[in-house]
Amino acid sequence: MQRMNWAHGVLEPAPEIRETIKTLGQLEGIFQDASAWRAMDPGRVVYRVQAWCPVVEGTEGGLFWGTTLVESGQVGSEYFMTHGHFHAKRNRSEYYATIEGEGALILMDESRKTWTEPMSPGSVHFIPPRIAHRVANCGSVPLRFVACWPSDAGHDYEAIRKSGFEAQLLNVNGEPKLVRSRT
Ligand code: M6P
Ligand code: ZN
Repeated sequence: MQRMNWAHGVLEPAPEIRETIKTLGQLEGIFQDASAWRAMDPGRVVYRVQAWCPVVEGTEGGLFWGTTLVESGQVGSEYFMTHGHFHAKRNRSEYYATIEGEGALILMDESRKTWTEPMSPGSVHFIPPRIAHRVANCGSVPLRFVACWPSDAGHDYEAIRKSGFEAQLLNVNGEPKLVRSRT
């Protein structure tokens, strides 16, 4: 058993809880405005993930539980967001549920059609099979959400590193707007 602190959206530290931090420097090529990205502190934290993986990664039939905190911020006009991934096993799905903050779940299918679902405290999101997913923080406080995904889903980051998402979530006159990067 593990314990979640629901008020703070974190798992209580334990040997079984894996913690990772993603800094701007580790997210090269992810944000659209490369010169704005270069001008920022590469050590600045964009998001933190805690994961409870009670079975070995790759095991069929298990589930993983995680919490993610995306800091508030922008690279140029693009909101701070997670790297984003397809599942390595493309037919695996996932749940996200928001604890605190305001943002958007950005979804993209294999034909690169991209859309968003607004995230706010209490919103629960089903990420269907074969859909890439990432989370952007559009607010001024950290965005905290929990996730639950199959232990054999895996992460395909390469597809996103190579081609990105079809559209970026930008701050346009103070409002989040999905802007297509290609025609
Ligand atoms: C959620 C889950 C994790 C994922 C994390 C960060 O907690 O989907 O599997 O690792 O978000 O997202 P990413 O892996 O795209 O950086
Ligand atoms: Zn996933």
